[in-house]
Amino acid sequence: MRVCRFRFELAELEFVVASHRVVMAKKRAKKVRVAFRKNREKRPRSQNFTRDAQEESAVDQQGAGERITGKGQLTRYRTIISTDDDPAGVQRRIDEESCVAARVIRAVGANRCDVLTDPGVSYSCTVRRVLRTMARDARNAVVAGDRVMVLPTTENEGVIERIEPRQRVLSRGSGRFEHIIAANIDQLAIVTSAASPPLKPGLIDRFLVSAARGGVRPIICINKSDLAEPRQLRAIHELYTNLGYEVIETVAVNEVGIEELRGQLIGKETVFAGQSGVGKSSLLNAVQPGLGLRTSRVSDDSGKGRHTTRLTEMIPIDRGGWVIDTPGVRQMSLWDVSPEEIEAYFIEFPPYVADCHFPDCTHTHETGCRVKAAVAEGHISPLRYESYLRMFHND
Ligand SMILES: Nc1nc2c(ncn2[C@@H]2O[C@H](COP(=O)(O)OP(=O)(O)OP(=O)(O)O)[C@@H](O)[C@H]2O)c(=O)[nH]1
Ligand SMILES: [Mg+2]
Ligand SMILES: [Zn+2]
Repeated sequence: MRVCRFRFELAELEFVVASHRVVMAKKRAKKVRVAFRKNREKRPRSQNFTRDAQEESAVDQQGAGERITGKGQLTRYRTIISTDDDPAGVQRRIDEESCVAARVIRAVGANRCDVLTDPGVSYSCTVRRVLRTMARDARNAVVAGDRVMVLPTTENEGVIERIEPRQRVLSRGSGRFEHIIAANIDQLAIVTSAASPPLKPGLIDRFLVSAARGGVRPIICINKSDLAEPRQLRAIHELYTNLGYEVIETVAVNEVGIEELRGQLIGKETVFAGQSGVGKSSLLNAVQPGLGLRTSRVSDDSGKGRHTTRLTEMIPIDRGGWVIDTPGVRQMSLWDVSPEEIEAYFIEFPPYVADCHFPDCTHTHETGCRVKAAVAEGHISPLRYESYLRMFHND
């Protein structure tokens, strides 16, 4: 039996759950070794400032200052008390009797969030430091949609004691870290605008891959359809409809397509994501009259949105279900998808992949590639193939 050699230094040290080992088993509790790193220092700054600047969303910009080198990240080990019914061995044991189950409605900065219990009681919460140090997400230990156990400290305040394992997540890469946009959701409304800002099919494809990866059903919403000729949108609409995706053309400001969108949202939890200025908040205001989410005009100079929405927030809707408004993203980098895995998320590729000459064909430079042939023959859209290439090369 190995005994923990390190003092509990919760206030000073952060650990990442990189490896763990059961060292002692009791009936409902076990000690688990986990790797951890120092956390008093801020995370190191990566070298590529320009790319970071382009990639960061409004939420990213809320991050604090950074260190310049990677020093101080040395991994050590410590032991936590976990429970037997947690196969991953990384859940803390807590006093469940004193806690209440709740859902995170809104994460506010790195360690505050608002939660709602099933009976409808709201608590403004801080997050137990040990959870912050175990966090997978670089920025927030808890994210909108998390199911948590809260220890109430006053009538409307509490401490998050445990985060239940996340079932379906929408994640993206943010620098070297994972940014979990929302957790335990059913659907992703990929919001694009026909114009202002211009429609980017590549971004739709990245969201489609991320949704599939996270087990979330995508709905493609082409908003601001009043700003384009219907025939201009037909090609893109048909492209995705033919692939089997739900596509809805909307005009948030005059109800076009809104009833159809509402129909898709009933009884589901749907996160709305996309570039800034495409009309995510406007669509939610249309879906749920009286909501009054803040919106603002896109910039006349750049044609880009102004990052009006700053927080990810769950909102109940009248006919049952929840919608989640999110800040606009500038880029959607894939998270935890290797280049070789990407082909599986392009749903039109697999029938051709089997016939490629080389079994490990990457469909980029190889001869005898059936995917490339299908593009040349018009069976696979060049737009989709181009998206694939960009994702494969991490462009
Ligand atoms: N013409 C037209 N304008 C729209 C439509 N939907 C939204 N807008 C306008 O587009 C602008 C941006 O809308 P928002 O709802 O703030 O966009 P957002 O996606 O929430 O942006 P962020 O919160 O910055 O991510 C606002 O001025 C809206 O009035 C639409 O269907 N047609
Ligand atoms: Mg918004
Ligand atoms: Zn191939």
